[in-house]
Amino acid sequence: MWKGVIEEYRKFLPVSDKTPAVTLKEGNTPLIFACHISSLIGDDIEVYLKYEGLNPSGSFKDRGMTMAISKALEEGSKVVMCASTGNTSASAAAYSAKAGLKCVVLIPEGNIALGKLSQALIHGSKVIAIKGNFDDALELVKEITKKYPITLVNSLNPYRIEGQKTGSFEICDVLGDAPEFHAIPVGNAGNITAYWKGYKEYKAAGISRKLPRMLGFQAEGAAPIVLGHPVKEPKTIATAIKIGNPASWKQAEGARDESNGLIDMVSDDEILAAYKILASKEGVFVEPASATSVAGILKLAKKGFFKNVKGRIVCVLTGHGLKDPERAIASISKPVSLEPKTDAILEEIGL
Ligand code: AN7
Repeated sequence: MWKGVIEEYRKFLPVSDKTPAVTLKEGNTPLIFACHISSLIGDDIEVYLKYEGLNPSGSFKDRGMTMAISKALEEGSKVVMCASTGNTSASAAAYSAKAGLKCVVLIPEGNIALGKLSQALIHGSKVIAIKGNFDDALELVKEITKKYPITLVNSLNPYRIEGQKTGSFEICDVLGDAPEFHAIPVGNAGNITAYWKGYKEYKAAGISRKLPRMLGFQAEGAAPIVLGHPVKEPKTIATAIKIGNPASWKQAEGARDESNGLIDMVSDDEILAAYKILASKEGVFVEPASATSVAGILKLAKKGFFKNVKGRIVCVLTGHGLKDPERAIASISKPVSLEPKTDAILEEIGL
């Protein structure tokens, strides 16, 4: 049986025999060949989807959280805290519950998807909604965790990055090498930092031979790295990445530049179009922020970026579609309402 990312990749992680591995068996998520999207991108391009929504709490955050919570427990911490656009709080809440730690989460009021809020609450965290955005919440968490004996579990915690880099290991293990391109949404920029670290470490260990070009994508209304300055009031329907001043900004630029990659932005319309293609053509339901990676490569393809290029692109799909059911329902026409009669149903389906 799959043992979770700490046990599976122990020799690449800062853990010892004394580290109590708190795991919900995260990782081992499917890498799905995307037939339709590949055909939209280019003749010699294969697109794969790393479906991180199938982690225990429904997002990639679990890879980092198993490490952050295990190390917090090892170091004797009793309380952990994070700011979150939703998924970090859901994951922190679940792993804290498993570890028996108290968990406090700060969320931007009215700006996190319903599924994520329900998770943080049901796992027993102290959920505090602040009248501000994610960036304000993160500043508060940094201040409080500096002064009090509370462990910060946002991706500023280096163990989060360590755990999340296992995503690259899995991709290389399945493909036999790194892909030519790695497309990923960028919010607080921890994940692009983690994936790039993972690819470099696997190559240094001689397990993979190549390094991918990192293609990061932000939402147009929340694209500080693309614009080159913080965004005071970020705006996007992709609430998970509604972040105006990413904590790992410099590291994301490092991943971009070292890999000869890029960080670009996509509009909410492009995100929603990719969201619908994923669901209706590939059978993969993700939350809007996750569709940013696919929206990004579709945008690049339109500009001819993949013309005469051969290779594989892995798109990380960071969170499950059920996190934000309201967005799905708002994006598609409502179900038809009929009397419970066979005739009416047959007529409706054209028989
Ligand atoms: C689905 O939960 O920042 O660039 O507080 O939930 O590593 O921040 C979430 C981020 C992409 C961006 N996709 O990753 C939080 C939070 C989804 C996410 C990102 C997030 P990072």
